[in-house]
This record gives sequence, C-alpha cells and structure tokens, in this order.
Amino acid sequence: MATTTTTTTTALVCALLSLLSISHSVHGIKRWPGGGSTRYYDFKVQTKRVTKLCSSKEIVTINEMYPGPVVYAQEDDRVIVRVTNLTPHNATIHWHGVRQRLSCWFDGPSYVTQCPIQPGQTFSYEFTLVQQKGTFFWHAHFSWLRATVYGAFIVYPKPGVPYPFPYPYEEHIIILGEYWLKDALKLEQAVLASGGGAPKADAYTINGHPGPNYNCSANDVYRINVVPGKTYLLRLINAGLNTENFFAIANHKLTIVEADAEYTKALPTDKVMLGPGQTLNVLVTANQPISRYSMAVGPYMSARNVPFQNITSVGYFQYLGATPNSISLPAMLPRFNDNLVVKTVMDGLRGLNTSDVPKVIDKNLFVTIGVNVQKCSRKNPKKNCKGTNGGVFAASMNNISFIRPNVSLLEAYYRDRAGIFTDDFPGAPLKFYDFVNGAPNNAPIDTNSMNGTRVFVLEYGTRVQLILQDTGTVSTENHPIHLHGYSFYVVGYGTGNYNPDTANFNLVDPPYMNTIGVPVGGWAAIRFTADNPGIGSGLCTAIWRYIYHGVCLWRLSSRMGKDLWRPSRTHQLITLGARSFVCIKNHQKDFRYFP
Ligand SMILES: [Cu+2]
Repeated sequence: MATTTTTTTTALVCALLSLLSISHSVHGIKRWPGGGSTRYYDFKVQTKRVTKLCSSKEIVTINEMYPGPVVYAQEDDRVIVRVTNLTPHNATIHWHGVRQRLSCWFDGPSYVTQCPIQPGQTFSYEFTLVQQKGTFFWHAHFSWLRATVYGAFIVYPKPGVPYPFPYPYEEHIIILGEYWLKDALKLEQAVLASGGGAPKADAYTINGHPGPNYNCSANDVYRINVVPGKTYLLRLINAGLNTENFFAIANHKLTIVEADAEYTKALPTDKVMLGPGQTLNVLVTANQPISRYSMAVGPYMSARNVPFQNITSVGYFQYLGATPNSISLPAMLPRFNDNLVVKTVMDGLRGLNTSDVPKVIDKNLFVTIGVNVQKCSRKNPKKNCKGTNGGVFAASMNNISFIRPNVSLLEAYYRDRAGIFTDDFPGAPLKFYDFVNGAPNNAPIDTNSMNGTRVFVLEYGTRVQLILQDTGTVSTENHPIHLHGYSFYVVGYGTGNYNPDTANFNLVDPPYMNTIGVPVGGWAAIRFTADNPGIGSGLCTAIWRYIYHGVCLWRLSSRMGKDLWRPSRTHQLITLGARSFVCIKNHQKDFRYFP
C-alpha cells in the first residue's frame, strides 16, 4: 500500500526566491512556496498477476495495485514520491498536469528530463504543487508501461477554501483505461518491428474493470452506490494509451465544473469526450427513479481506416433501494465518429479564472501535427514496412519526427553537451500547403518526414501563441496535444486550414487546459506565457501507436540562469547523472527506437 505522512517543511529553496521577480497573476507564481505540508509516498514498481477477459497475465503495477495508488495532496503542498523499480523493465513516472515550477527535473518523461529508473534503482520525485489543485493523474513515461502503470492524483484546495460549486455529497474517481490480453511491452515491440499501426485494445476499462459487455466480465464491473437526491462529484481521467473516449450515464445530466485541473463555468451536458491525458470533474445528481443505470465508455475515432475496439465498457451507477442484479438502463453514447458532439461540448467550455489571458503576443508559432509514411530504407528492412503503401508510419510535428536520444536532454542542456539536440525546431512549417488535403512534399506521392531531435528556444517571459494544425497526410484525426510545464488558454479552434483573417478567438473566458484535442482536419490556438525554465515537450498523447513519436521540444533561453532550476538539494540527479547521463544502452528490455 502507498504510505503518506504529513510534516511541515521549511522553505527548501528560499535561496532562489530573491532571484525571481515574476509579477502576480491568476495562474502565475507569486513567490516560491516551501509547500504547506509535505506528502510522502512510496511507490514500488512491481509485477502482479491479473485475470481479465478469461485469461491471466503479469502486468506491471505500482504496489501491486491496478489502477495504482491515489496520491492525495493540497494546493501548494510539497510532494515526495520515492520510486523503487523491482521489475526488469526501465521505468519513470510522469505527474500529468503538474506544471513543475522550477522542478522540471522531476517531470518524468524518460530521455527528456531524466534517464529511466533502471531495474533495482530508486529515484525520488520532489516537487511543489504551486497554485495547482484539482484532478490530475500520474503514469509511467517509458514505453507502453503506462498501459497499466497509472493512478489518480487528487489535489484539494487549501483548508477553508471552498469549491466554486455546491459541495458534493461524495466524490468518486473514474479512470478510463485500455486493456490488452497480450503483454503491453511485447505489443509495442511488435508495432515497432512492423512499422504499422498498433492493434486495437481488447477492452476499455473503468477503474480497471471492463464490465459486463466483455467475455468473463459479468462480475468484473466498477459500481458506485448512490443515495437518491444526492449530488456526486465524479473525477474523470482518461489514462488510455491510444483511444479518445466518450463517457455518459444513462438518463443523467453531467455538469462540467473543472477541466484539466482548472475550474470552468458550470456546463451541463449529456456526454463528454476525453482524450488520453484529459481530466474532467463533473457533478451528477441522483434525481431519477430508483434503479441501476449504466456508466458507459466508448470510442471516439475520427481517423479513417484505423481499427478500434467498439465494445462499450460499462459500470453501474446504482441507487440505494434498487433491485440487486436488475438490468442496468443503457447509456446513450454518440456514434464513434460524431465530431459534432465533441465540438458542442468544447464550444460551451469556459474558464472561470481568466483575468491573465495573454492579449498581446510576442511569438506566434505554427506547428502542424499528423502522421507521415516514410519510405522503406536500409534502416527499415522490408519486414518493417507494414504502413500504408508499404511504408513506415511516423508521427511528426512541422514534418519532423522525433528521434529519441540515448541521454537525458535536460542533462545534456544543463551540462552544455553539444551534439545531443539542435536548437532549430522551426516555428512554422518549412512549406505551407493545403495541410488538410495535401502532402508535405510532392503531393500525394512523397509523404516522408524529416528525422531529428530539435528544440525550439523561447526567451523567458515570451507571450506565446501556438497554432496547432492537423494534417491529412495519412488521415485527418483529432489529436490530443499536451504540453509539459504549462497549462494554456485555448483561445480558438476551427475546421480546415487555419486562416488568421477568419479565425474567431475568445480572449475573455477561454478554458485553461493542459491537453487540447485539436479538431479533426482543423486547428486550435493556444496561448501561454513562457515563464517556467527547463526543457519540456509538446506531444500527442494518443500517437503512441506509431513508430516515431511526434514531439516538439521547447526550452527557455539560458538567460534565465540555470541556478534557478538546478537539481534539488539531494543532488540525486547529479549523482545518478554521473553514472547514467548516457542512459543505459541496450538493456534487455529497453529496446531502442532506432538501430
Ligand atoms: Cu503530462
């Protein structure tokens, strides 16, 4: 079991305080907090045998729990999680949505901010939840380990600070996931070897339970018992690997009050869509006749010709006094390709605390996202060419596919090691064309992307607008795009190619999010102020099904001074780094993406 204790700490990094002069804003940092309390957790990465869907297998878990232990904290708390890796696989943990103010060393993406925690090693994550509260989650950030290594991360407001909505009678965590009968890491190896797409999940799950629509799962069902008349807060988290999902409860309205751990204006709806990495808090009032109602999770698949699981995962929303084992009333989920439902909910979503939306922009970035097909080459022998037209799938941003280095990029930057990455990620596509209907090179024949480990440099304090444009090289698709180190205002989105003359922006009350589903065949505009030094990444949370990741890295200019975000007082990273600045090569389970 996870253990947690609370102690008061002194400000560990107060020495840094005087160096910071960041003006007060709603979402900005006022001053460096020492953390109200410190929460300690002990995570053991270990395997566990589970039986699901008529068969059993070993899965990787934290503390033999699936989903993993819930991390609880309060706004401005310090969180310390010691992770001990007892498996033969490399591992890291990412704290999804935590902005990691000056603590990017502990963000978790392997090969970006740290080397993986190798078998037998221990690594402690330490960070402060600076002005952050709400529903977060954590997950493994190494390969497909995150298929089973994930859990909720709940941050409450400070004592005495109320929610901006009526206090619920109870709250429940609902984590959506995907489950494969085969070993997730072996599946990933097979996908990498084939150059094609990933096989569909064998089941969707709610808190690890597939529900009665799947074989052998009549009793493998998540249920919530509710008292008639009471209002419940559901903390919805999509921890799935590849699939965007709809969620609905039969006959019940959901009122969205928080998205990606930031309050929203209350938005009533019948159903919601969550891409991998998105979280939503919804209120549900048990105001229907006493019965058992289905909570349903089904796919949202906007791309063409991609195989996906179409069996709905069901849990029970069961009233006290309902006949046990009664049939549950079915929930109405949208059709798998219902883009309008997704747009309608997004249209209604409004931020609650939005007084610091950047109105003036210093830097306008334009990044295309999508999937390319690269030609088979000497490096991609024939058997690896199961993508469209005998090629190899490669996700890209601005037509550049990310090559994973064998070192931690953050350490490479911190130690001024040359030759690991280049500072030339382009702020706009090298070529403008009909992104939605065309191809990047000689349409439609040449669909190659370039490969590289390229970083975009932002000056500290830059007010950034980033236009994310979906491309249709293989197929247009809704891409959930996530930034590390920042939340951002979603100021606009639309269909087709982005056109600044016709684009409509909301600079008054846009939602403040960390993951945005860029509309299928369309674009989204996000704004943020670059005030969190380090190296972060912008990535598609659902694009793991392709061999190359679409990743765009940013770093802030070193003018900020590296002292501000040096490794923690424990010097753990320095020590670990001295040994493993070059992350261990060819570990038996750590296959590399590129030979
Ligand atoms: Cu994240």
